[in-house]
Order: sequence, then structure tokens, then C-alpha cells
Amino acid sequence: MEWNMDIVKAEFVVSNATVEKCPKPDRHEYAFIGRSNVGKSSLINMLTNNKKLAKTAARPGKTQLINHFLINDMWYMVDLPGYGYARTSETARRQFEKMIRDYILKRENLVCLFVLIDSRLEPQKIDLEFMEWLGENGVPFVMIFTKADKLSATQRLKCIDDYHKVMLETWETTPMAFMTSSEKRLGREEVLDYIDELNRTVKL
Ligand SMILES: Nc1nc2c(ncn2[C@@H]2O[C@H](COP(=O)(O)OP(=O)(O)OP(=O)(O)O)[C@@H](O)[C@H]2O)c(=O)[nH]1
Ligand SMILES: [Mg+2]
Repeated sequence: MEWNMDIVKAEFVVSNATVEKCPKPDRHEYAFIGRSNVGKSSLINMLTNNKKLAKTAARPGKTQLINHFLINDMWYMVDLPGYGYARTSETARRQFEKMIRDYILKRENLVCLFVLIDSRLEPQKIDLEFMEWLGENGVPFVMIFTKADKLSATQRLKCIDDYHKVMLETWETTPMAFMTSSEKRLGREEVLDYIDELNRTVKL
């Protein structure tokens, strides 16, 4: 298959608890991260037009492993467990956080990390600190606001604006941001076009 085409094929490859066991890092890879329940798995399903590909749930803490999906036989999408899920044991939370941290810092074919943020909430400390950590570690990322179907057009603009304002207090520039809704299939083309551009321009 070729770069620059819509998603015509998406298949589950494997789930792993550690980055060392993940598939050979020989393809472009994009991972979805964010607080538990923010809509990571739903977004993957919306982008791939497959409601059953990634497992979703109404309660937080559904995704518990590093899940690889092969897209168009050419590149990987990765569904990760959420961070900041309070209603679990301290030990379990530490394990998830280590899994996520190791994956992000060690996965050499990770081209860009998509940080999902609930568009309905004011800028949250946990998301800001997480992005701060990504910046310190030189991890390329963009922001994806989710559940935009719950917001009016004005509220959407305010949401992006609020984040820009807070981030400019510590950053010189702000990362790129996409507004999405898996429910209303909003932002699909923008996100896929962005991935496509990276697939064509970033050499592994
Ligand atoms: N209104 C609305 N609800 C959404 C949207 N995307 C996801 N949800 C809902 O949010 C809940 C969590 O969705 P998931 O996709 O499982 O979230 P997740 O980030 O993968 O969660 P974990 O795997 O537990 O970390 C589900 O009840 C979804 O139906 C959206 O675009 N709009
Ligand atoms: Mg999930």
C-alpha cells in the first residue's frame, strides 16, 4: 500500500505489558495517551472506522496494556492505558505509570505522541505536568481535545485559548492542537492528514 491514503485496513497485532516486548520498531508509530476515560480507545476506533478495534468502556481503567494496531499494512497506532486513575491501588498505578514512561522514553520508532485532553474541563494540573515532562524529555507531541460534541463553537475556541494561555507561562511556543469528537466524527481528516504528513517526511 501507499502513504497518503485513507485508512482501508486496521488490524490488532499484539498487547504487551513492557516496551521491550513490543513489535520490532521498524515502522512509523503514533501513540494515544491521556487521562483514564478521556476517549483514547474511542478515538482510535473513530479514526479507523472500526467500533470494535480498541476496547472502550464507560468506566475508567479499561485499557491496561500497550496495544499495537497495524494500519494499511504500513504503520502502527498504539492504544495506551490512561494515567491518573485514582480508584486503583497505589502499586497498580505506579506500574501503569512505569509502563507508560518506559514506552514513551524507549520506543525509538515513536514519531509523535497524541496527548488527549478532555475539552470540557479547565486546564488540569495532571495534563500540564505530563506535557511538561514530555517537553523536558524532548518527546514530540501534539494535543488532541476530545468530546467536543459536548461544547458549543465558542466553548471550543475558549478551551484551546485557555490551554495556550497557561502553557505560554512556561513554554515559548505551544504544541499543535486538534479538536475532535469520536461521537460526531469531528477532526478525523485533520488528524489523519497530520499523520500522513509525518509518515512521508519523517525518516526512521
Ligand atoms: N460524548 C462523547 N463521549 C465520548 C467520546 N469519546 C469517548 N467517549 C466516552 O468516554 C468514555 C471513555 O471512552 P474510552 O475510549 O474507553 O476512553 P479511554 O481513554 O480509552 O479510557 P481508558 O482505557 O480507561 O484509559 C466512554 O463512555 C465513551 O463512550 C466523544 O467524542 N464524545
Ligand atoms: Mg482505553
